[in-house]
Amino acid sequence: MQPQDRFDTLGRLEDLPQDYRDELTSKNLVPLWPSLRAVLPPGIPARKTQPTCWAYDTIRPLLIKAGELTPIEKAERRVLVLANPGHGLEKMQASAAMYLGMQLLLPGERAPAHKHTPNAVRMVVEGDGAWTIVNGEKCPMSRGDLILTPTGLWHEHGHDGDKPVVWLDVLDLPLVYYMEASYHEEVPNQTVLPGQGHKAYARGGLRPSPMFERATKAYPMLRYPWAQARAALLELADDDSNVEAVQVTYAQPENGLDAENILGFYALMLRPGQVLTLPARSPAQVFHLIEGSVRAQIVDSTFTLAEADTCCAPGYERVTLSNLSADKPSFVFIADESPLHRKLGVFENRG
Ligand code: 1HN
Repeated sequence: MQPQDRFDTLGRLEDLPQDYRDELTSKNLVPLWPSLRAVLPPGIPARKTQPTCWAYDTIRPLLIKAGELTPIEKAERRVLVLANPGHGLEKMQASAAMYLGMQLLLPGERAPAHKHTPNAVRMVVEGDGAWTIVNGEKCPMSRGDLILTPTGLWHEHGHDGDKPVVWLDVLDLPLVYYMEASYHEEVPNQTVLPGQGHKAYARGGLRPSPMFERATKAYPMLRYPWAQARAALLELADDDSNVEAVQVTYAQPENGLDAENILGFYALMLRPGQVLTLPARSPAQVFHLIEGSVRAQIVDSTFTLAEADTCCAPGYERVTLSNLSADKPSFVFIADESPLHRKLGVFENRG
């Protein structure tokens, strides 16, 4: 068959006699051709993920109100989900594979221990004195810290400070749920064990080697202190003024691979006044402003991000980030679906 012989318009469902359609339905059968173009559109995938921005100024009072309305015992995790309207709010998705939520823990509260199949991370947004225990490792939570709770690891949260603590949860829940692989188990509260990955792996390029063996933990580092990531970005920028994207990847320190299996996590520094266009790559992305002031241009939307604001971008689109400060760097936390796309073999960079 020659390319010009390709069929332009395919038959519709309505073209088929009703009794034939009814018979197919009764036998659990569906004709492919009326839906073929919808599931396999030409050139670029259909994406439900809409550019969406959630301002922290909007979320915070509603989260504090949730603290008054719902005691922690009635919530287990007191979270307002950042839901992308393109997916339908009830789906609780930011993108195809990413879930985002803002979680509030009040002084003295505890969120009981559990483990589950979806992978999670927390990016601390506000407050001091909270902690998360992950498989026995007590991780203090300070603003900008990234804390991993990967699949199957026990975790619980507590708060010894005197002001509310808020963090951003990023999970691959939509994907794991879609795969019919999402479940949790309650476990007893944990005993804190000695040893903290963020201390053992505090210097890049130096790994602990007890008796010259390699550590065998799948997730040897669970807390990535913001002070270290920020310092690394400033040194990277200072080291070579030609580096356009001053960015670090949160990595598993024993093998250098992505910190978690499904979602990727990065910190980006925009130099004062810098305008950076990120290439159109297949994975969807989430941007959360840790420090500074940034404009994000995503398809037809322009968002001005203040500190603690969060926005998302569909895959296959360029994103332009502009640092609105002429004399200070801005720092952005990014989460994306790259590890998943690479493992599935669908990763693309269209430039
Ligand atoms: C979860 O376990 C936490 O442990 C937060 O803090 C948000 C959203 C969906 C499923 C599990 C947490 C979550 C979650």
